[in-house]
Amino acid sequence: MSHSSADEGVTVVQATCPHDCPDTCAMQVSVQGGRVIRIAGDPEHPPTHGALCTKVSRYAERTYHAERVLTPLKRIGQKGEGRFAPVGWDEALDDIARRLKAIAARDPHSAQAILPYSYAGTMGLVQGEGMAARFFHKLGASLLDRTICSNAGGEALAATYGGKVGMHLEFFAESRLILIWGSNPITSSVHFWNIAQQAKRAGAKLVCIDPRRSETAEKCHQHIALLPGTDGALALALMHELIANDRLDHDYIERHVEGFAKLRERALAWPAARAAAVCGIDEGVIRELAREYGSTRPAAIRLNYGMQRVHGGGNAVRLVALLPCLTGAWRHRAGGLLLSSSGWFGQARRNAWLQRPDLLAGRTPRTVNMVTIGDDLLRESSPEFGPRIEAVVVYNSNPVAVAPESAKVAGGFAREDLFTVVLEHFLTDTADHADYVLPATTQLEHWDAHTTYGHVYAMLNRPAIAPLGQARSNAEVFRQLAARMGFTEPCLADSDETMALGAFDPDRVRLEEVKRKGWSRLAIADAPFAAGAFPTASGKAVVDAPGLGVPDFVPNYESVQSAPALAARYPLAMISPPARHFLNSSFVNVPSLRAMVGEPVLEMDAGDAAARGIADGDLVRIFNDRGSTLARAEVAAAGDGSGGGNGAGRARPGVVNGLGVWWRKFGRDGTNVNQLTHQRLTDIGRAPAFYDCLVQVERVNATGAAAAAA
Ligand SMILES: Nc1nc2c(c(=O)[nH]1)N[C@H]1C(S)=C(S)[C@@H](COP(=O)(O)OP(=O)(O)OC[C@H]3O[C@@H](n4cnc5c(=O)[nH]c(N)nc54)[C@H](O)[C@@H]3O)O[C@H]1N2
Ligand SMILES: Nc1nc2c(c(=O)[nH]1)N[C@H]1C(S)=C(S)[C@@H](COP(=O)(O)OP(=O)(O)OC[C@H]3O[C@@H](n4cnc5c(=O)[nH]c(N)nc54)[C@H](O)[C@@H]3O)O[C@H]1N2
Ligand SMILES: [Mo]
Repeated sequence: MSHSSADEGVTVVQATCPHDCPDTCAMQVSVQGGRVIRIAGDPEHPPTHGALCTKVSRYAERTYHAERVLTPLKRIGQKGEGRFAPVGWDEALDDIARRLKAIAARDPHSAQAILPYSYAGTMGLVQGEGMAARFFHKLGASLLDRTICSNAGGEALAATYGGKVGMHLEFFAESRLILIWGSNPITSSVHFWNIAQQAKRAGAKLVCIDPRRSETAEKCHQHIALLPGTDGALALALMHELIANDRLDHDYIERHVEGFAKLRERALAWPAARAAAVCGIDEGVIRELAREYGSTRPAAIRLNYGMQRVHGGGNAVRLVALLPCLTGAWRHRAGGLLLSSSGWFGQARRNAWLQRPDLLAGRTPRTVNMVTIGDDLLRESSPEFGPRIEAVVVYNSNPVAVAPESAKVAGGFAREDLFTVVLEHFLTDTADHADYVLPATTQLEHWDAHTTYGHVYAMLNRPAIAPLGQARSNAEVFRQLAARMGFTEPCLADSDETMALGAFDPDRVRLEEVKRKGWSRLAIADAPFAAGAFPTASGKAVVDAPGLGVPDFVPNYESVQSAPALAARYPLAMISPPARHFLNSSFVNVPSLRAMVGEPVLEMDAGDAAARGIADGDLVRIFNDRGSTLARAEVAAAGDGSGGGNGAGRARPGVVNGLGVWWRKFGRDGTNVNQLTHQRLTDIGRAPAFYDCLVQVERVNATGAAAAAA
């Protein structure tokens, strides 16, 4: 839909926010004289409800940013230096195709030395894994395991419910008790927060379960500040209490839960006192939470991925996901749990057509996990690993900033013998390491189609303006490369518009409505699991999952309790959740947003700071065996009730919060928090354990040298 409004010459174009966020807003983009003058939330689209977040209302500022890359660039400096000269598209694409062809032509498996690296810079089905997937499948490049965000929780949820499915966003408004668990929606899902507030105004109690006293935690009725990575123990103790006090829905369990007896046995080993010691909270808090959760109808859980970025993240999600099955909370549409809704799109999204895995034509390239890109770029050829990685094509991601253990990631991308192509809007830390940077269009300049992980609307994005400068969409770049590689499959020539309009199955999505309004709701029952019918083999929620067994508490790799020898040197647990006005590493270079965030900060409890001679505002060095980074300490007593900014009371004793994810080059010493994180994987889903990380902190002077203790 695109119509002229009353204002002279202003056209309003229906669009979709492309960002990695559960809200996936419908946007209305006002264009005058070929230029975007305003971006607003669609008032008709229920999840968006007419409002955009601070970041995306500034999407025009990002799009027209003076530092947008608007021509192809070729490296003229050292790797990582970020010195480039403009080149023509033909010269760049000819050279890239020649280099990739040379690698692929060596032998039948050599194309695996080429690795695509991408994530969710745009969540679009066309500009994400659309034409790019077709291209790399045809090429026979290594496959990428896209695990960096949600795979522990995603696979855990699928093992329990049969898919990434859950409650509807809007019905949280009718809940009487909402547990906001491992989630900071004021930062990361503001439209959910609006709905939680509706519930609050109607009398619901909000409880936040989060080591950090986040922007959200301070606005809930109760904040339970457990130690990072101990959610599984808390969930087991809640079950213990529900069982001991018989607050179970026996009928629901009988009919709709498979394997309850084994879960019961496990939970009975977790009395509240045991979990309280593991979680670092009061036993009474657990008992009271269980009483409220077991006696309030309807009760809902908004789980988010923040709690699964630890060794035991998968098991913890399985345990939390079983709670509403024990109380029968699913019987009501305002009860149950939401971690992700993306599974509802199942067949509605034409994945096989969009990505064409059939173009592999029987080849089975190796899979590289994006989490271990640091190690993998530095690996030699071997029978286990396969060929050394010789070329990387990065799009929709900034691995040098966001992947764990950055020293290795940056070291890998600095390899002189690695051929690196980065499709980007900006010269990010990753683009600085490229041989070629190719200018990408933004969401305002290209077609796309979107599914979501926070609601159930299929969405369309129409281009509002022509590409700026010489920018080209990701899909266009891969079409052009395909042609130069001599690939002749007709699908490698499909236009962006054809792909966007073909992304949904017309039998499952009302395409006419998508085209007219920009969005259309999938037909899914209001209370999908009121009578079981989980999308598992048996239709029941699963306790004892094949290959995974009965879920249990899995301790962190790194914590005072699980790794005492390491903790003797690095006694503080560091988590690195998102800063409010950044989106992962996106928007860090938007001046107005960076001004709001200020500088890299480390939130510290007053006691932990005093023990190190650190005062509020001091410069500190955070370090462990993997590296170090500098930040400004924000120190306040835990729960001092000031409720205010400047991180007052945000950190609990024993835990420091290093807010992410800064571009390294905007950091004080050219690093960010991922200098400290490790590449070990979660129990389920081969995902990163960013928030499972021990560190030490010391005060430093302005040059970064250790300062004498006060
Ligand atoms: N503004 C903004 N919005 C975003 C993002 C962003 O970077 N900025 N990121 C987007 C992305 S990529 C995602 S995946 C989504 C969801 O992104 P998430 O990373 O789930 O983000 P949050 O909702 O901030 O939830 C993280 C919360 O979990 C807490 N936490 C950390 N460790 C633990 C733990 O062990 N247990 C518990 N219970 N809590 C823990 C953190 O303190 C934090 O408050 O948000 C998206 N939205
Ligand atoms: N320490 C720590 N590390 C983290 C996290 C954390 O909480 N703590 N969060 C993790 C999580 S949840 C995630 S999801 C990952 C996210 O990691 P990434 O998916 O890499 O996300 P971004 O850092 O936002 O980088 C996306 C890049 O894509 C580019 N981009 C956007 N749209 C387009 C487009 O249309 N075309 C092209 N070519 N490029 C485009 C943007 O300019 C941006 O530079 O980071 C993870 N890293
Ligand atoms: Mo994410």
